Amino acid sequence: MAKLKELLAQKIAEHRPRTQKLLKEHGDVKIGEVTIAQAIGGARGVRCLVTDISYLDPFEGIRFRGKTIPETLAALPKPEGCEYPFVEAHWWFLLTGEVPTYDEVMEVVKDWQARRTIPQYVIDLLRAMPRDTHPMTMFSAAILAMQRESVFAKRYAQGMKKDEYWEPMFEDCTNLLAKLPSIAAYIYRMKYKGDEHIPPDPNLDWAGNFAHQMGFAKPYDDVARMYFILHSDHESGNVSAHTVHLVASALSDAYYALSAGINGLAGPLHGLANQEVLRWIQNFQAKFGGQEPTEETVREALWETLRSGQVIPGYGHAVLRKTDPRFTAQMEFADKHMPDDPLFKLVKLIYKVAPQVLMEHGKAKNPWPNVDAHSGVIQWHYGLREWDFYTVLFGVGRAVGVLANITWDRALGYPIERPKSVTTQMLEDVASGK
Ligand code: FAM
Repeated sequence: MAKLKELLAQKIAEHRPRTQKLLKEHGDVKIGEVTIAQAIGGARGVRCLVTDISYLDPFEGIRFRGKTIPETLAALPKPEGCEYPFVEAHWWFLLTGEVPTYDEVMEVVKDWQARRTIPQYVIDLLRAMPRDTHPMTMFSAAILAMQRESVFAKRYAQGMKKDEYWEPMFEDCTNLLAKLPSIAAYIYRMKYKGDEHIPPDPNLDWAGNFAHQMGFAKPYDDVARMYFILHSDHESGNVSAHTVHLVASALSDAYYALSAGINGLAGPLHGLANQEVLRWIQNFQAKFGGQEPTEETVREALWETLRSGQVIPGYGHAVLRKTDPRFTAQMEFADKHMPDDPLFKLVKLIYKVAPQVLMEHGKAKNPWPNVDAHSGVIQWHYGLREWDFYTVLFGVGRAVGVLANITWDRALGYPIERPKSVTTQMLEDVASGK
């Protein structure tokens, strides 16, 4: 058995008694209450999901397996001559909570290289879709089409014990992950680069090969590594992660579950926000074209957006209450590699002005930037200017976290998800003390 799978099996065996003990001996202990506002308001803040893979503190931001973003980036092994870690190392870390050695990571790198080839029918499917189809629709369709490959579905049909579920789930997740960057790059080059494709480089790691197949030179490989790691996981309640968890809870396999999660990520309040940020910036430039942007013109444009009933994309968050450390990590990268980029300067200017504007506006609970306020601008700088594609990048990264999660969901035997609904009349009765 491969080393990662062996370590994972050991971690699962160690963890299972903890979950079983909590359920058997402490199942009745309360961890929260639900208010009417939460029931109507999208379950905001209701504690009813369990994951050990990441935790989002409202003020500190995300921790992966207990490590902050800077700690994670510093701890994981990197390809030679690169600034950012192997995404394969992050997968190992998310799954096991342990930092792999360089040799251990290389075993995963080779395993993913061997599983990388996209089936021809996926290419045929993508080519049959109208070329103006949104790339997220193409990405989701490609993932769903591969459901016929599911090892989990086959083993389930043959009859499998519940405590074995994680193992074919892990195989499906690995097979899927290995192919995602090449699928994304195929969509990109078919839609935007004259349908000219670049074959994979058999020697490159997952993100390095993505940069290669996209056709972008260094340091875009490091941009990809950073981007995929930053977007991988944001605990379990966000739309994409929760959707994947929910669909997989019906024992739908990883292909069904990930495709569904990608569809949720495609919404403008979630993953699409990064493309919306670029749209906002370009509208701003069109309006004030030629002039150097100032705090005053930015403030005016932000107010205009708010007055027209739209949200300021890239700002606000359902859980976070301070600047997203994923925004800060990208800002540090940009400060080092592209300090004079005019769009980056504009992002910084917006960062200076927008929180104050949102505070004065008085609606958003969090006036600070989230991950999406920055990501498009870095992509733009390195030549990826088709902003329709930005959410696909988010999807490739998000897959790493959500697939680690559903492997653990099956390992710990989490049941089918089924929260209870009530009627408006019932809420009115409770509210009036009936
Ligand atoms: N601009 C203007 N208004 C905003 C706002 C923003 N950036 N963020 C929140 N609000 C409004 C929100 O629309 C709501 O208004 P109503 O009461 O009229 O419905 C009010 O403030 C309270 O909302 P909240 O409780 O602060 O936020 P929610 O938890 O409901 O929503 C977001 C969270 C992220 C959907 C929301 O902040 C938003 O729409 N932001 C802009 C879009 C965005 O950047 N999304 C990306 C989120 C990112 F983390 C990701 O998923 N990639």
